[in-house]
Amino acid sequence: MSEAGGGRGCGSSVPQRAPWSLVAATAAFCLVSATSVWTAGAAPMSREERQKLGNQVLEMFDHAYGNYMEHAYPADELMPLTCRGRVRGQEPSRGDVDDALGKFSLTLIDSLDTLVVLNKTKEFEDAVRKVLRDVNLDNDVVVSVFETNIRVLGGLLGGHSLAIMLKEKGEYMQWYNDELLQMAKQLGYKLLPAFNTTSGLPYPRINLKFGIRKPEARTGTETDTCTACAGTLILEFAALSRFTGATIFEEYARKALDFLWEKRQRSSNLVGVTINIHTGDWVRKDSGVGAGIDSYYEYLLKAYVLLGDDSFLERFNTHYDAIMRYISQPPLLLDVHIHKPMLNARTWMDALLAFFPGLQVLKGDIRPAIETHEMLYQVIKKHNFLPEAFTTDFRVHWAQHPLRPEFAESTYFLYKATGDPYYLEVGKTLIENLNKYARVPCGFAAMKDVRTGSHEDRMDSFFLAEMFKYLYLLFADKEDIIFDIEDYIFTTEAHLLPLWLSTTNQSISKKNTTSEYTELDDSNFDWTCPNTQILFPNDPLYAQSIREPLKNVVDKSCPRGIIRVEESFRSGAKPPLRARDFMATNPEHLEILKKMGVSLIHLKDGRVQLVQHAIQAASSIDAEDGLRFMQEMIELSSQQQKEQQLPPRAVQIVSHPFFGRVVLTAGPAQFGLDLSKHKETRGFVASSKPYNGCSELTNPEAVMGKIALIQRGQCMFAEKARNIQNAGAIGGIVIDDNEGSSSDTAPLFQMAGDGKDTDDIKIPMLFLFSKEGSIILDAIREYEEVEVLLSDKAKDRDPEMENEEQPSSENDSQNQSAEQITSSSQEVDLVDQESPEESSLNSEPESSPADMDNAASVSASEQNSNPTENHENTSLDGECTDLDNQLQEQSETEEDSNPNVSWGKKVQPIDSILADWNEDIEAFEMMEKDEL
Ligand code: DMJ
Repeated sequence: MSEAGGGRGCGSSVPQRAPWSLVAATAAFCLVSATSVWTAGAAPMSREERQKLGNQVLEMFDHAYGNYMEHAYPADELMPLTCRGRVRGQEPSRGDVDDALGKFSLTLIDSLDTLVVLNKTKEFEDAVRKVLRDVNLDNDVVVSVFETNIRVLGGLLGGHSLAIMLKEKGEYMQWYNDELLQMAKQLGYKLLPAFNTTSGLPYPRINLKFGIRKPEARTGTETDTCTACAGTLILEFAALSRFTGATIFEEYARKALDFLWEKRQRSSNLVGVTINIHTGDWVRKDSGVGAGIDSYYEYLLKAYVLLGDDSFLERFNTHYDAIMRYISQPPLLLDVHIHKPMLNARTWMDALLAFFPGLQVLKGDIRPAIETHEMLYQVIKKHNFLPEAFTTDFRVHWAQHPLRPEFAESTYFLYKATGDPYYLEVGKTLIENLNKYARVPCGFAAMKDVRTGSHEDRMDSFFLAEMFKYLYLLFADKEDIIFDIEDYIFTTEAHLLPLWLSTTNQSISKKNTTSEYTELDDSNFDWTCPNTQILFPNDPLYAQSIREPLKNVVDKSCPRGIIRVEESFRSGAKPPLRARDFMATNPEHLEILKKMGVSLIHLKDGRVQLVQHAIQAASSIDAEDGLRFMQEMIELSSQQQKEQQLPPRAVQIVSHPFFGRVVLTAGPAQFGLDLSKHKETRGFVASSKPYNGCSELTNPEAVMGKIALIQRGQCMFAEKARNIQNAGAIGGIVIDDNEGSSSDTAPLFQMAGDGKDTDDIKIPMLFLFSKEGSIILDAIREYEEVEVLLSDKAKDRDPEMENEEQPSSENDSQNQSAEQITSSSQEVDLVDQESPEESSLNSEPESSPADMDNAASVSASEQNSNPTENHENTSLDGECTDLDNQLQEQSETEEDSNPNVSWGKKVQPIDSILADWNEDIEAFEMMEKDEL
């Protein structure tokens, strides 16, 4: 290791106070070498196999990068389904996610240092030349300050860091004269106007050409930003200052961090998700380690590592303590309210939190890292990828997956920390799933729905910046990389910054460092260096022993609430009634409802309605419990209503050269063959004449035995279905006539019948928006014979698909296409299993959450008043039930002996409770609207 860490390097022994700098980059200081001999647990992986997997990663990178360069460059990103560049303004807007695109060849810049890590030095040299020649940073386009910082500024700085490293080695980049750094500096100055607020927190968006607030800028009126957006600048900005000597960048980033620290909720030491950049008020007061906050915490710890400034470690440790106290509910990480941190703010987790185990490795807290990582891995094994959000009982909440790298990142760090070959096997699974489900002929496509395997036409730049880096490093030995990775720290976008920056231009930042901590007791902070000698004392099975008790945590998930209930019991409080446990037939539950001021009204239509009148509660504490219960009921209700909506269907192109790699999201029909029940239908496609299918077809010979393509419009869906069925079609795909529509931007719907009996329609019918439909139409133009599979879930691609011979004649193809493949549903998926009829809640809440301070109400079906009964019956095992009963009994005893226990909260006056309720309601409403 070089002297990168300046004066703060850890020695090989465990010091009392932590010089951290060298620990940071890959946490390598504290880690067992990945090549260490393994004697038990997961079987060791041979060097040959690791090399094979490393080569596979290289090939995958080539496929992604090569297709981007060939079909998309100089556009920002590749659209892998339509095989072209995504140019902002030329595609329908996707909202905030487009703010990463600044017409600056984003994917190329984000890929720069990946090329060097993957030993593609020649390609790196070419890529740098292209950036210098082609990239314009002065476009009239509004971009996200956060995304531009982590991806573009970080990409340029990572590229510069490795360019100077290569130049010093004497072979490559000999011509390089800090040009990337000059571009980074130019971009840094372009971002600075965003910091022109009284708080010092940056505006979330800036116009690259016109800055902020000028009429041409079209930005600058925003009032809120996310915590991560304002708190994830210090690494790039400090590196820019230290590389160039221009102190202003580091000063601005420090000021924003200082402000966020000041605004932390003082009793919980947590931060909210969004903050007003002018007043500093928290706008969203929920707090977790995922979306909206994640990299704020990451940058505090890493800023300490890179800059050697104690105050950052002190802040990190203070927050970390709060996270472990409130948010960490092993193996889960659950959002809570900053001002009521014992109150969960959600019943689901988002995929971004998967980076957290990696950060815990860097901190040296390996046990919870292993636990959370294991839980996430089991979710992945169930759905092939981590869904964008999943519930505490591991059902899909948001089904998309944009090929996020966070889980691979944590896998890499855990392998470095433990040397456990189990993590190599995890990496192998990630590689297999990417190739099996996300790989398409023109790159890798994001998953639109992990349940159906359908794709979205996007390949985000972070996939190249991060995923391939972490996967490659996971399998690489030291000698496989041309430089010492331990001399660098990874930014949140996995860009590499050299640790020697910690001693360069150091004085420029010190003058602004706030030091309110000198009086603090050191014992509050963890100053010790993590060291594997201590973490795994002669126990190579350490990691396995932590994973073992969790091995069935996902498949045999207990209803959520138990962990929290258990916790509150341990702290001497009475566990509240949870919405999901409620049964209208249980007299004890009815009694609790009464105490909480909740009454049960039997509606004429057979449903029951719950109404809360806080004033009728036995005490303010009971009223508060009642409110929480109603909120949970509402959340549960809306979650279940979502689940009642029919999940999308899949149209998979299975013929050459797609071989099942392209999966399109399709809408189902309320008539015809139900693909979710028994069958999938496979056949070649043919356009019907007339194309709208509104009258008897004039080309029955062309559609006979095939899947007919029909355009939407001019008559009822059912009429189209009858016409193609009469012509002998075995299925139909209706393509939207609204040009440019896409399931990326429009909600899917079911095609309705015509109000008459539709039992005569026997063939399956699916709906595709125009963009998805044109992928099939383009394929027909190019390959003539296009075969598709209509199903509720994409079929696994197997080598057979690729080996299938292409049809040699029209007749052959017709024979083949006429075949219907029958298969029974294979995957056991809790969400998929639940048919609408099985779900019990069946209507919207009868009054809006905003009315709830007077009377909150929610309706439930009387036939099954426990809203999740069916689900829980399928997921509960005996052990869970026992624990539940045990807790119930224990809590009753507890209540007898201590009737005043009340969640450890002081009795509040009623108006303060009402104010708090309103805050809670607002927070819940926000969360409902929340999108990653
Ligand atoms: C990346 O751009 C960065 O890792 C960021 O911090 C959040 N996540 C995305 C990828 O998921």
